[in-house]
Amino acid sequence: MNKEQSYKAEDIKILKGLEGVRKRPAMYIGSTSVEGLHHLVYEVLDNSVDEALAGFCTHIEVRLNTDGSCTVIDNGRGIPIGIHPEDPEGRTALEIVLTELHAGGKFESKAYKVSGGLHGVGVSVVNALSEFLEVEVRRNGKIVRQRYSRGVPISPVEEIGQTDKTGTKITFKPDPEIFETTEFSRDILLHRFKELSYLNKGLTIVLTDERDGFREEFIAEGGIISFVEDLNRGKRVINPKPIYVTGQKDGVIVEIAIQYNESYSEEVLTFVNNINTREGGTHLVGFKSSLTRTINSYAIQKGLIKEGKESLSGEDVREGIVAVISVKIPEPQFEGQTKMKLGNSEVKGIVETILNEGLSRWLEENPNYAKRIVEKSKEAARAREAAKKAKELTRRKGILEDTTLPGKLADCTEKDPSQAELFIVEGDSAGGSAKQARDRRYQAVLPLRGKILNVEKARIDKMLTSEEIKTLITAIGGGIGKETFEPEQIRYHKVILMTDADVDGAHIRTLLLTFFYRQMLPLIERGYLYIAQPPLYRIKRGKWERYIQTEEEFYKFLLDMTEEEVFIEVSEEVKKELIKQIFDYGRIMESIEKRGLSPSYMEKLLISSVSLSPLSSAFHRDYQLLKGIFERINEIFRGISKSEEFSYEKPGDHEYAIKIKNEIFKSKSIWDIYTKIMEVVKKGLSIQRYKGLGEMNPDQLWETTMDPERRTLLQVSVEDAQAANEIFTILMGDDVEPRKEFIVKHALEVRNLDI
Ligand code: 0RA
Repeated sequence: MNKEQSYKAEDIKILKGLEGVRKRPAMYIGSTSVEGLHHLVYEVLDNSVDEALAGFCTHIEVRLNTDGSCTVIDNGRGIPIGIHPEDPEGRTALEIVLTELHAGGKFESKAYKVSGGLHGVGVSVVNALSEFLEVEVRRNGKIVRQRYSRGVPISPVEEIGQTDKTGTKITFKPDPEIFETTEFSRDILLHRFKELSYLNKGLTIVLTDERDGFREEFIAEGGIISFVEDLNRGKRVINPKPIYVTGQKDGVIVEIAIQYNESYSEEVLTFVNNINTREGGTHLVGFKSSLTRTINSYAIQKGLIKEGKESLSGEDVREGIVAVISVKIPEPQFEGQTKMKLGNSEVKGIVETILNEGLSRWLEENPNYAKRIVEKSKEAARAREAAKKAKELTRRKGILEDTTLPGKLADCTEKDPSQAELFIVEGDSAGGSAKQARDRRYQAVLPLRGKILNVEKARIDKMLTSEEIKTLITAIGGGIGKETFEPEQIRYHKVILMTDADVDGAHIRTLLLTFFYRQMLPLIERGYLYIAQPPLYRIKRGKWERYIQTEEEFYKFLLDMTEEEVFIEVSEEVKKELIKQIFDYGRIMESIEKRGLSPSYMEKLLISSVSLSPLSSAFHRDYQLLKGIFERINEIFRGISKSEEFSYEKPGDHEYAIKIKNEIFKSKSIWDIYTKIMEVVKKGLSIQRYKGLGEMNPDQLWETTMDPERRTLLQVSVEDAQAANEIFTILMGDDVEPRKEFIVKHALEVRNLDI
């Protein structure tokens, strides 16, 4: 690392305070359970490991202290202790690094940072979530120290001695106000420390547990070679010395170790900047394709297999493999639901190039082991071929026996109804995605052309003539009818309705629920009918991502965000109430705007208290609601401007003022204030609203809606279905009066469904 790259105090960008971290800790460290607790240790440790990656640190010690605190000591460069020249308060870089969120500064992306990786939020987050934290830095010949409580400095940066060493020592005690548990688990930590020592050849990591005197030291002189040997411990290996390939291209460092054993399993661990990429990614793709290609071309070239029909598949060449892939990238992109999948597309080619080269050379230099690996792959190929033939036979038999299952249905392989699921999906495009997304072993998909059902506003008997409803009946397998339905014959014990989150989707859902209620009641009674909960919104901020399922939840989310961003000198309760009122006001205004009335016009009427005559009766209720809110908001603001503590310039008459993200905004219109709040709060967020299931790709659909591990399903009760039946009757029935009433009563709900 040269001079320019080295960190200067003024490089630190001061961003934001840490109140937000304490309010929403999960957003920064994942959770406040055990996992989040240990995350604090990793967060500090990652910074020390970054120093090791940059070549400045060789030794890290972690101590679990008897008072419940944890100490991390490293011999890196030490956090810079100079005064930050642009800081108005003249604070040191040290204090800023410990108290400002994302004070990473310009040294970001200059090295292969772990701390910029997975959660990578910085030591300031650890500070904010600690009852106390003490940092001690050795740098520039000095030892300095500072103490904090819940992120706030409680002592100056003091010089407490002199030294010729460098390094950082951080002691922190997780805040019991934040964490569900504050007791560190040694085993969880040991696992990660061991992994880290393998991934950083020659780095020593020591854990001492002062609670019982335990001590363990990790150092892997062989790096990932030792890692692979360790994973193979106790197994019969083919190549006694792991294949080791390393190289660097376009700033990406690649290290791969491979050792085959005699088993039939496959264990490939992948890491990016020391983070375990459990979901794989481009590095793994590059690895697999290179392994398959290189072994095949070697085998062909040596006459071990014939080109073409004898070629070995990826699975064949990976039978019995144990491998560790470790790449270091300046700016990793993490994808996938758990952010454990590498996205950088350039990495695939880089890994391929490096492995092609290194592996070919190894095969040439180790012909005996190479031959055994090829032989093992050939056996795997033969076994695969035999299994496929057997499967085809049984499948053909199945087709002859059961000709009734319809073409549109993508059935699952599972035949045990208690294990099988059927997704009824609105629309062919979403149906296609669902087919791709599903786990075909136990998930069947039946797309229904919602439009047709909906346009027909079908009567139940008419529904029965629809091809797709016939398909549905055949798929479920128990027939239909009050007397005739046979619940024992049901082929899936989870029948899941998956419709769009809009009016059409709601219609189709009502229709289907009614159908099930009238024709397959026992299916509901047994609890086999479910409604999927696809997300309505996806919100992203940097690496953080969240799916939201309802308008209500989205509204609540924005409200929470606003509470964080708005500063106003009133008690926390009054502020909460004020924001809530402004939100309600804004939402009603948005709703009238959608129905063709301008919010500014409505606001004029409210301000001048003009009677309702200029308004049509359609807006009567809105006016009433708004009036109440309007008066309450004015009352609160009057209270604020009377207050002594009102520190920024007082607003003029009939003017509202609010401070959002350090910016004061004044206006005579609450609607203006509301839109400004929305603008500021949404800034920096990427908000995607899914209009339909079709807008999600198969991966997203799987992650959010279909994966049993992550989805939420609503089980339909008989009462639910009954209600749907009533709605159905009203909507489709011949009686005009109840239909009108219903539409008026539910108009707002329907509006909210389809924004
Ligand atoms: C900011 C800048 C530099 C290093 C660090 C922070 C740093 C943080 C921690 C946390 C634990 N141990 C740490 N070691 C270093 C770069 C310093 C330079 O360029 O000299």
